[in-house]
Amino acid sequence: MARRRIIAGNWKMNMTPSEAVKLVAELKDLVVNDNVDVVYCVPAIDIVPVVEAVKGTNVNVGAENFYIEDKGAFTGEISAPMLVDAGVKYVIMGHSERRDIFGEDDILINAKVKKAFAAGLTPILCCGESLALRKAGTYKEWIERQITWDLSGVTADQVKNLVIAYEPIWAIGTGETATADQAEEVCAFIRELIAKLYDGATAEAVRIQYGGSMNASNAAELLSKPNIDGGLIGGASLKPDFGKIVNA
Ligand code: 3PY
Repeated sequence: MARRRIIAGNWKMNMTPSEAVKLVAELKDLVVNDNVDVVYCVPAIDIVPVVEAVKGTNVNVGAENFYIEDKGAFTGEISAPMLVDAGVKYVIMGHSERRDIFGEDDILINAKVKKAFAAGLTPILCCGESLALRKAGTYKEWIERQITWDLSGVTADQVKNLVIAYEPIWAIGTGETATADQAEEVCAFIRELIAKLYDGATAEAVRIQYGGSMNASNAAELLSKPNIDGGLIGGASLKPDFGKIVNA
């Protein structure tokens, strides 16, 4: 069965609640596509107004982060049940900005994957290598290690519903994009890895996005590749260009 495409915006730390509602209205007619899952992953403070603003449209809302406990003394954090109650469907984890700036490791990311599934959220699990690893030629080993750790104890049925985003760090916020062939090589490798860790049916079902400076001009070529099922979009998700990517 063909995998359904998924185009998700990662708004990062952009958009005040009022700017967020304006952006949703601006994009409303541009992101309509019955063949694509469209997701806005938004800052925590924007979740409630954005869930309200997308009501009646084809757009789902995602979070950019959460903590693995349900409640308690975790100042500043939000939980999976809070996200679910607010109407969130997806949540990003393992993004290189959280790994590098906030020190999140694969043990925590693995716990997040399991917690998200247990709560009924779809994880968008990011992985990707630094420029040094790309240059050293060891990027596949790195990605294999990340995914193997991050999915430890996660079942095949869960992985069938997982979204993996391959985001080479050297292509994030740099304006550099992996070429479509470079992106396809790693996305195909990730699918083979899922077949090795699970089985062929799970590998066929898991959706793999490319992320890292995907924009309106490179999206069509990236999305034409057989193992790239969608995109996790940074800066271009904050502009009308996002609609062009959804329809690329
Ligand atoms: C980017 O495109 O910059 C991203 O990090 C998407 O997650």
